[in-house]
Amino acid sequence: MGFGRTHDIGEVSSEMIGLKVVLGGWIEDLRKLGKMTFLTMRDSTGITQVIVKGEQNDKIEGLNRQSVLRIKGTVQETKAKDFDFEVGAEEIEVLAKAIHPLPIDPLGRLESNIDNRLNSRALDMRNQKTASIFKLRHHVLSSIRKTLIEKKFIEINTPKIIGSASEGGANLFSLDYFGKTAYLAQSPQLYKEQMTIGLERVFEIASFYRAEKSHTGRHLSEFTSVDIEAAFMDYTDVMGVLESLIMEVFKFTSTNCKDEQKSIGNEIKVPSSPFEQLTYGKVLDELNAADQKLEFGDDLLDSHLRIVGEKHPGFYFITDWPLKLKPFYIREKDDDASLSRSFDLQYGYLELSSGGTRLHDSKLLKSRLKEQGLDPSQFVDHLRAFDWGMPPHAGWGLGLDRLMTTLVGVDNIREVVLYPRDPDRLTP
Ligand code: AMO
Repeated sequence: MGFGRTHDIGEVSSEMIGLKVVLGGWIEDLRKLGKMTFLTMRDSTGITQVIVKGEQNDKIEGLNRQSVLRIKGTVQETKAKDFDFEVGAEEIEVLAKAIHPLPIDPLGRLESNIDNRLNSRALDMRNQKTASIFKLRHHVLSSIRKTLIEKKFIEINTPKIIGSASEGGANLFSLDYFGKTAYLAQSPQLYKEQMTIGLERVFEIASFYRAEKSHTGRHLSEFTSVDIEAAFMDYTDVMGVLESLIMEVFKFTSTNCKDEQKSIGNEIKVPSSPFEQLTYGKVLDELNAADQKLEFGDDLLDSHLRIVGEKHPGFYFITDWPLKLKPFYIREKDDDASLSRSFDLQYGYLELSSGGTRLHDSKLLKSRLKEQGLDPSQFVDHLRAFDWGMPPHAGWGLGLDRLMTTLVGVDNIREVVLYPRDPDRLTP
């Protein structure tokens, strides 16, 4: 017979006055006035005032906020100025009692710091601001999937327990795998490249792992990456895919997520397109003009990107990086082998994505592995595939959590991840 809920609260309207409804939800507030209680009840879709009288009033005696109720009642007119209707309770069932005091105030009237909120994350999700961040994240994911599927990318799932490093040796988590050493995948790099044989255009949205001892607002040990790889594309082609994906995400959420934007107090503004493209050389010139004394081949550190980001606050690409700064699988430029066919997508100082055209010749790949101090014998399974008709291909990885911070307008990546993992945080 089921729970018997007739409506989500968000579906009830003043046009339903006189109708009977069965609702489920959490007590957000309750005010006793003599033998009557004014109660506000919220579910994930909305909030309503409920009037409780008579013997029903006894059932909620002593209940705390955030207790869970099933209420059968009639939609009626209201005098309350915050509501268009109210529900006159006829039958109340208390489904779960909440303690008092709660570890954090889910209404956000008393502000809790991020650590306390993360320690009680499920309760934090009753805060409309927090819930809206994760509703937005859901819409971002669905918009990304829709865009990539329309561009004929196929969604794949690659292993997260792997036998050798995908991004070189640093930052690997290792674990015991039936007596052997296994690692947690840092990225789907090798698998997604191999899948361009046969599937041509693939994408994956998944958690990846990096043992980075970083204590910043943009690094986590477990992060969500959106990855693509496409046969018969160059880095400029996949930059186009990335830009249109970002544009779709911003357009979709800015139009369709009005309530969420209100709750988080941030208006999502669609960026202007095309995104600016700066070469690494141009960025170096800008930095040297700002007295940074960098030479060709120097990596751009956070302090440098902060300076560049001030001049370019929105989305922009940095292209044509020195080959030696890029991973072994990135291909050089034809006209200058010291440069690579690669890019990063930046949002101000923040790196959101990196990608490029890949080497697809096994001999070149082997010599590049050696050049970078990696042992080709660790990559035999990967290298074999390059003799089976490997098409030229390109791709990128986009940090979903970092993208979310730009959309929500927060600095700390922990705000947009349910249960973040960093060097100090393994529980809850
Ligand atoms: P890269 O190492 O640059 O490239 O990672 C791609 C993007 O993933 C995000 N990211 C992180 N986000 C949060 N915490 C972390 N510790 C973290 N590390 C990375 C960033 C970054 O831009 N295989 C290549 C991509 C490719 O060429 O296809 C790669 O992994 O937003």
